[in-house]
Amino acid sequence: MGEYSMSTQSVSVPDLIRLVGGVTDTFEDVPDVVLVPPQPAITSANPNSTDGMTISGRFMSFSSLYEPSRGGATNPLRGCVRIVDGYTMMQTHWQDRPLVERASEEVGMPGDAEQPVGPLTRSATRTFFGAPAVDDLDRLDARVGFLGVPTDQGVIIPFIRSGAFAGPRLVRETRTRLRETRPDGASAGWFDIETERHYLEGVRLADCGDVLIAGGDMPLSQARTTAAARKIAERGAMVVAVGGDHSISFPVGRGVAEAHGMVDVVHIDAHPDFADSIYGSKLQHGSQLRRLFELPSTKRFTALGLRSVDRDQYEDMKRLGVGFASTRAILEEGPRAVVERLVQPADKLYVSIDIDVLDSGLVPGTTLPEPGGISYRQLRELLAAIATKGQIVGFDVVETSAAQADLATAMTSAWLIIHFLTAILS
Ligand SMILES: [Mn+2]
Repeated sequence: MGEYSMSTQSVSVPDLIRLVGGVTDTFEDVPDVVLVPPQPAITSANPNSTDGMTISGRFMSFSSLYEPSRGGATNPLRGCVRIVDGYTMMQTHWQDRPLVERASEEVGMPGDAEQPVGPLTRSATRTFFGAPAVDDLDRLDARVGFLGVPTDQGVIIPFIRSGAFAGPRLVRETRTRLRETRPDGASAGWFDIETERHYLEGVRLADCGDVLIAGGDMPLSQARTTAAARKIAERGAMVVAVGGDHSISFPVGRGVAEAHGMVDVVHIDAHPDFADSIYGSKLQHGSQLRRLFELPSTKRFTALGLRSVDRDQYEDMKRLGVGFASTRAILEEGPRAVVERLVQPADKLYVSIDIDVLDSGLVPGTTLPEPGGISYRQLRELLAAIATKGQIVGFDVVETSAAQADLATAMTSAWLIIHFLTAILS
């Protein structure tokens, strides 16, 4: 346990009980190390209110608390604050019971003086990069609206493992340098030592939550996804969708286009996902870019980073005038040169990023990890070049999947066999 300091703070009892998940009347599982002697004088933060409370030292007191489990009696309370890994928990103790049996009068805890300790709790459900959660999209007021699309209904089961439903949760649970929100609701930004600059400070970010996926009903899920993306875009925010399997790019891109009109689409992926249909389905994660390409609102369409491509999809792209660059082209020409050659300046751009464009060694936890991909730095350079081509009105990052580390190795072995056999027999 670390060192603690506390100052008098006021939180309503109902709010506090809600935050800590309940009230108990014993100290049975409060570690000794956090018990300190009772403070000699504690005054309620609001003595005239039944929900006033004071935290002094490690103790809190309430002027009174209505406690249904005690037969509805209104009781004076004293409690103990326990801090575990930055989260504040509370146990209350009825004042008429011994409080100090397990506490030492000699314990002088550093930081017990009246010092500010900052926020006591943070939301149990993490948001993307610590952005404020927005429940009502009609009231969204942000520059960037993150949208989780936790589905893998587009995966071609049973030939490819699912698990991309977990992508939004997995991304939310990461901890990056971009994670704090200022009191005014805008982002605190992040510091980049490579450029010695601070970025994104003051930008309003919002976590718009997850699309309510309708299990087994792909059209309904996609209709909801489109409506959510359109609403976020109509509120003036850049749509940043986090999948989910790659099938989400069609409904998300469609919603963005419904709000913005004509958009150019740039697709970054090891795979073209340009099949007219697969096993009779036109909505799974191998056809969604074809669907996006077919929208009347899609002006120009470019695919970058391809390396695992069926010949019929290659021929369809050629026939339909889709600009594309293989992984090899990016490696040989360089990311910027490829973008300069293929991505035209545009009014508005939607970018779909399948994380499997990266080398499988970098992203073993993707749905279909492919060896021989570009590096993270090369992808960053590619995206930086695209960002200069016009207004990015939305993008998605897809195919972050749960628990597939072994598949990356198997895919690498399989491709190695293919490539070696090809070298031998050609
Ligand atoms: Mn892919």
